Amino acid sequence: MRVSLLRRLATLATTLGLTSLGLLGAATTPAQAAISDCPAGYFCAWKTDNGTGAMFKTNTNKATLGTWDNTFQSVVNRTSKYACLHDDPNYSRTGGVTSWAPDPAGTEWGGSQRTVSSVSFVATERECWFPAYPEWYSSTTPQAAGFGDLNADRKADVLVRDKAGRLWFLRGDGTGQLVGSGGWNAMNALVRHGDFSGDGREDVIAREASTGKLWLYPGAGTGSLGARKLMGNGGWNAMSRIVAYGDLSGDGRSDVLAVEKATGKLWLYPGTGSGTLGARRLIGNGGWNAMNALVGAGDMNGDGRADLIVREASTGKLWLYPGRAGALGSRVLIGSGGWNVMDTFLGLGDVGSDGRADLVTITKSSYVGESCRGVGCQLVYQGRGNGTLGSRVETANDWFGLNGFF
Ligand SMILES: [Ca+2]
Ligand SMILES: [Ca+2]
Ligand SMILES: [Ca+2]
Ligand SMILES: [Ca+2]
Repeated sequence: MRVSLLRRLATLATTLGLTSLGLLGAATTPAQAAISDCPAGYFCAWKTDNGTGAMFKTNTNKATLGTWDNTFQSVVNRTSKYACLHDDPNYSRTGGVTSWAPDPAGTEWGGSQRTVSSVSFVATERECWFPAYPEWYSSTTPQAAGFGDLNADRKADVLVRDKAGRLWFLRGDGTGQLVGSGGWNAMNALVRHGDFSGDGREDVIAREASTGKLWLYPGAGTGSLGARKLMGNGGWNAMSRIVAYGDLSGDGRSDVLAVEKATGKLWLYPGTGSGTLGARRLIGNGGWNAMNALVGAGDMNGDGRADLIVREASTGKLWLYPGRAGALGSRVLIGSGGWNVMDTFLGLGDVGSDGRADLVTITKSSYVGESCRGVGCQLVYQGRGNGTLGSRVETANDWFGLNGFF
């Protein structure tokens, strides 16, 4: 596995919260008359600290600022994007960068340090410092796949949703490809694990928050997704968790598991292989709401059947439920505690080079590691092939300022 550079650690994980410009006041002060001169849809700046005098305005990126270079002392951002104020020309991210949130009404303005030399506008705050998507590197050795592989190159890949509702496909070489141009924040569950439509290509399943409908987005085999098809006609908001599991029913087709919020029951929805789900079957009598993460991790214990990894909320323990034919076997403890520092678990199959399924996690702010701490560290736990996990490896530190990993 290629380990990405752990760059600009410590400072940058907290930068997003710390470098926003300090508020000087609402636009009700005597300066209001000048600040309010900024037209709707524009970013404006003044050389004075109260928005008086000559006004700079733009609604497009400015690589240099001419006579306005290093003069911004008060600013307002009436655009619908984040304004990144770069200390260096040409939108450099290596010098200082401060962000200013979108404020179309122009009710908030703030002070700047007379250091700004270029201005850029971006959809999400993290893009002031980073690419829109994080770094993902998977093994360069092709593996027997089946899931965690949307573009069918037998290397594990990741989908990332950003705060603007865009969906990015990370193929595993550090690059990202836009595969959803917007609207994905309308989904309150997003899962994938192999093929549901029967064409051999991995698909994505999403639950629409407003309707409780379940949608199948057929994978094109390239990382892109085709036109969606209705998979569940409502009612799915009754489920606290939805898991794309792999094959549990034993017919070789990918299935879905779901925990019923009201009862804590675990249901198996067998995939039909034609983009629909068959009649559900009860596979867990109750208690499943005590688990606050469920991952269809693939075959972790080496018996050829897909298994389920879950996290117990109250203890932070990690359990492995081995898959049997149409049911789950007795659980085995595989993590004795501390797993509540994880924000996200990803079951992507083998991300190393040994042919064994691994577990990938993204951390919360409470995580403290060896070379990364806080929110957005990406860790890989190598599966040993007997159900247990090896020690964590910190593989990236820029998985923050986003809205989900799948
Ligand atoms: Ca792939
Ligand atoms: Ca498919
Ligand atoms: Ca099945
Ligand atoms: Ca297994």
